[in-house]
Amino acid sequence: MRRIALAGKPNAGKSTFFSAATMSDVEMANYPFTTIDPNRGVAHARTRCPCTDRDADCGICREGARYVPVELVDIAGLVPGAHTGRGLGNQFLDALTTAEAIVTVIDAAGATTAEGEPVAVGTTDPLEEVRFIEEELEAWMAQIIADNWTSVRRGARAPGFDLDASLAEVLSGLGITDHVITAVLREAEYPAQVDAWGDGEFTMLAQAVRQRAKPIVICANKVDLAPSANIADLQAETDAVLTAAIAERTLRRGVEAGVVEYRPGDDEFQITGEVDAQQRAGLDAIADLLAQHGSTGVQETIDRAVYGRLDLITAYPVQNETRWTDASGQMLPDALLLPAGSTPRDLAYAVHSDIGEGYLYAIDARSQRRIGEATALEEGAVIKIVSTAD
Ligand SMILES: Nc1nc2c(ncn2[C@@H]2O[C@H](COP(=O)(O)OP(=O)(O)OP(=O)(O)O)[C@@H](O)[C@H]2O)c(=O)[nH]1
Ligand SMILES: [Mg+2]
Repeated sequence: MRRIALAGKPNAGKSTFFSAATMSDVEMANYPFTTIDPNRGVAHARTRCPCTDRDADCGICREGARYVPVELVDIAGLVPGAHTGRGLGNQFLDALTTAEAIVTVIDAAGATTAEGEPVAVGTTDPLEEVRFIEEELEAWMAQIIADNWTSVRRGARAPGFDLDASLAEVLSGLGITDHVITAVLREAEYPAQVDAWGDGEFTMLAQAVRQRAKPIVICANKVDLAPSANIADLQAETDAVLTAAIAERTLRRGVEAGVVEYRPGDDEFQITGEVDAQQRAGLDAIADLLAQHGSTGVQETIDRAVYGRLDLITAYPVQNETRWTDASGQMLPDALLLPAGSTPRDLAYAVHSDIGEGYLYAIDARSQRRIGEATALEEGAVIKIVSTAD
């Protein structure tokens, strides 16, 4: 499963976002360092289900909204200097190593200090948080490179030394591939002699690697409390998703309790059950928020990470290319996330390595035609794979 991590200063609302997105109970509170050990759960990216293109209901999507699972990780808050061990230290940065994308949760209300202490709304600048999280991530990566430089230099004395491979080894623990390192080294000029590298180069390399390998979505949370000047600044300077994690949590709880009809990511909801006056007032405030901002932002944040930053597509393998079903008759049983540009064979491997190895050909179930091996699958592709492993 694709993995996305939530990062941000203490008390920004990471765990509230996590709880809303995964519907799991975790500790949330208005003081810093509520979360210590990472929380892991399953969230979903939302896309249009292919069954909407036919007069059929697959029985899995919610009125055409298909929710595709991704893993979400919620970590302890980061404070400036976290890479040097400040706050709860850099062990929590390590929880980010296996994430493919990072959601930076910031406090759009400006009502918490950099250390996460509550202060009056509008006191702190949310834009500062955007910069500091990037800087911490990059400083942490630069530190890892610096710490390993002695061994890189030692390796450089041996015949057949390969800088790309050596750096890939240094950064492999962060889930950085050789491919990323090669691309990054080609982008800018680095000294040919490893002895000539210093902090400047480590930082430059870390920034380039971070941008490519750990793309960030900015989630401007607590938008329900945010002064309009903060929102205007965020919109002018960033492409942050305006979010009220707490509102999403309330709506999903309402759905669970059977009193609200709402699909995550929708711009509206209905009250369908008994609610008391206080609950109604809360829901009315959320309705105003949706009218103003279009959604709570939680779903949009995940969608942007998955379909935007990670540039993934959803493909649907089926066994019956006319009915779009599996052997048991379930329509569109699986939705798989693949990198854009993936081919039918890549899809076959994603289904199972045996199916990939035995790949013969594929049929586009929309046109019922065989498609070439090099065809790049598109979002919503419905594909029958023919394999010797069937
Ligand atoms: N008004 C408002 N409050 C929110 C929102 N999201 C979270 N909060 C509040 O912010 C406080 C901190 O929330 P948490 O989710 O515990 O924050 P965190 O970032 O996980 O904090 P640490 O684990 O300490 O790093 C809690 O009091 C939440 O109720 C929101 O969208 N709007
Ligand atoms: Mg937390």
